[in-house]
Amino acid sequence: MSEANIEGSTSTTPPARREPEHFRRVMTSWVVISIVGIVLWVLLAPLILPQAASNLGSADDFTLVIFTALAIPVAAFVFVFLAYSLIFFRTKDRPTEDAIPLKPRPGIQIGWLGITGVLCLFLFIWGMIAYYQETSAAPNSNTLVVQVTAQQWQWTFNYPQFGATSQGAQVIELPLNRPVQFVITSKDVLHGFAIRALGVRVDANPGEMTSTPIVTPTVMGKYTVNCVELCGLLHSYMWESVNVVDQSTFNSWIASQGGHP
Ligand SMILES: [Cu+2]
Repeated sequence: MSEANIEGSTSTTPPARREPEHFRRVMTSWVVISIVGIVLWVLLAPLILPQAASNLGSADDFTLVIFTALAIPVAAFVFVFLAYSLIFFRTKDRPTEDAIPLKPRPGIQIGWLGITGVLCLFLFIWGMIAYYQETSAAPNSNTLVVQVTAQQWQWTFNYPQFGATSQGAQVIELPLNRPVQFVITSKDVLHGFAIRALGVRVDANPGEMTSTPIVTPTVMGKYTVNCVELCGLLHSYMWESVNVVDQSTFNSWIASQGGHP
């Protein structure tokens, strides 16, 4: 009883109506969870994400970090409201009376549409700029061309600039810091050509050529090319090595494939 009049003696509301300030509690939890979530994500992302090994791969990872950071408050908003309602508005028995009718609150509706609209527009503009930056470069004489053929269930790679006469390599070998473009087709069904570390991914279509943007490998190492379209029984085995090596290793590899560097 002693706490009945915290607000001061001038209050005209009856004491029984004192409800906790739900909205302020929810918003405070939302802000705290969002900030903690964003900080954790930005700190942990470099440890969680696989290594990016090209200019495009690094740009893609940056986009991923920014978009996820923006999505955290949006997701937290929904889940905080849900969790708060489940905990604080729980009733054991069937409710015997109707809830208070909801009245339209134009400010909330306009705010929600406005904020999510601006967020979507930001993602769209970001995407368009990134797409332009990644695809606008034209190949030149220094661009290495790798022809990729997909079939159930293997990849073959050809290096037409080096006159390799073999049936095609079973792995991708790339010299460090040299721009490369992959030109892709399929012998049978739809496959998906993707090298996550290099930030390239494009469909492999039968009877058609598709190409990736020009990409420059920036970190030596061993990566993988995967098929990313469900293409039949052994789809999950359809992956090969991608080796980014120095120029002399690349030259001797080309020679070992029957080509002349
Ligand atoms: Cu496939």
